[in-house]
Amino acid sequence: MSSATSASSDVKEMFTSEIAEVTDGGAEDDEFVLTEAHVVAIRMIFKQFDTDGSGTIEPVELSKLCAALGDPLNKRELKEAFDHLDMNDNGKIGFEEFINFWRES
Ligand SMILES: [Ca+2]
Repeated sequence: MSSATSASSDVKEMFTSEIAEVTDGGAEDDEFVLTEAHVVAIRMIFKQFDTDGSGTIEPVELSKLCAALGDPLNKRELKEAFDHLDMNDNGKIGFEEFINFWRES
């Protein structure tokens, strides 16, 4: 069982380790600080999972992203994580929203 906050922090953890891999272990510090390299890596991940090329991540794309990172989310977790990411509640995650996910503490 996981609460609303843990669903989205799980996702964040997953992304963070994925980015650490992409950026060659640069994100191993206790506090995750976004560098230029991270932004590039995040953009790469974002594009990779924007499978329809719409420039935004929709729920189905987020679902695939999490599954691909080895931690498939159930419907409820997916909705929680998505709602957390979708800051302006328009039903899709733009790159700015995606990036803000890492900027918040
Ligand atoms: Ca899309």
